[in-house]
Amino acid sequence: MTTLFISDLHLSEHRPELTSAFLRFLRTTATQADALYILGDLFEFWIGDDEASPLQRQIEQALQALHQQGIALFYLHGNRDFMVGKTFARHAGLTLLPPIQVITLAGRRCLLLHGDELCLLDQAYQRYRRITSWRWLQWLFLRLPLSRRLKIAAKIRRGSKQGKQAKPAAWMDVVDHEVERLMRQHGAVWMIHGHTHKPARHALGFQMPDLAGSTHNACRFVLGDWEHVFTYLSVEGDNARLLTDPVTPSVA
Ligand code: LP5
Ligand code: MN
Repeated sequence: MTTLFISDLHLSEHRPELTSAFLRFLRTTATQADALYILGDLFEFWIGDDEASPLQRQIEQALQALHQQGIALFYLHGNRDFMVGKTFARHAGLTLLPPIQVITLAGRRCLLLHGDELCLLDQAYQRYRRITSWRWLQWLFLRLPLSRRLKIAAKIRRGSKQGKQAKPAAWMDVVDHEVERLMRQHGAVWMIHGHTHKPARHALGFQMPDLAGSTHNACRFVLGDWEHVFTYLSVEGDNARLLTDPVTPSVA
């Protein structure tokens, strides 16, 4: 049983090489797996399922093809694409997950999330996150013409890029006590998330029991973005490996 995890691809029309890398990943590595979890920010941004751009159609069809081969596909929203909705999910064969999902891997509870909710030092972002999660605001936004929505998204993206330069590095990372609090709350031995673009396996300084009652060192896996190399987590039994591939394969 192999389970794969990816996040933070930030696919867009401006980065065709990322789309090619992802399509290749879906045709090769992913077909060998039993399940693929996409933990948010698959797209640079998402302004509604009705946009249906050629890129979105292409990704939707490739995911659906994988789904048809019997690979279970799960999607957890990121801060860029929190409005990916039921229509896209149905067409792509994705099961949408809540912001925090617990699954069982190798007899251990494992907490899945995008990771932005762990960056508590960035209070401006947490405020923005709370506001943009309001259902009525999303409902209103989705009723604006696509051109208007695109302009708003571009404006928020510009603000985000500029704003990030002024924020201390620590604000861009997770707050350890929030990691521990959530893992204890959900009885999780492992946590898997993205968002910070700092791929790593962190051994945490506390222990958690698995479903059989044996204790293990708690562990946090961080997925990377797909900027230059793409990172994915592959879990087979209790063997979890963070693997990388080049975005552009070398022509040997
Ligand atoms: O994404 P990234 O990694 O660059 O930065 C994030 C945080 N930024 C964001 C913004 C996204 O990049 C923008 C995505 C576009 C979404 C399109 C749909 C929008 C529709 C709204 C529907 C209701 O998430 C950044 C963090 C960083 O991660 C690290 O964690 O620092 O946070 C910010 O930049 C947010 C600012 O600090 C606060 C911005 C206030 C702007 C107020 C706008 C009010 C929104 C009104 C919406 C209509
Ligand atoms: Mn993110």
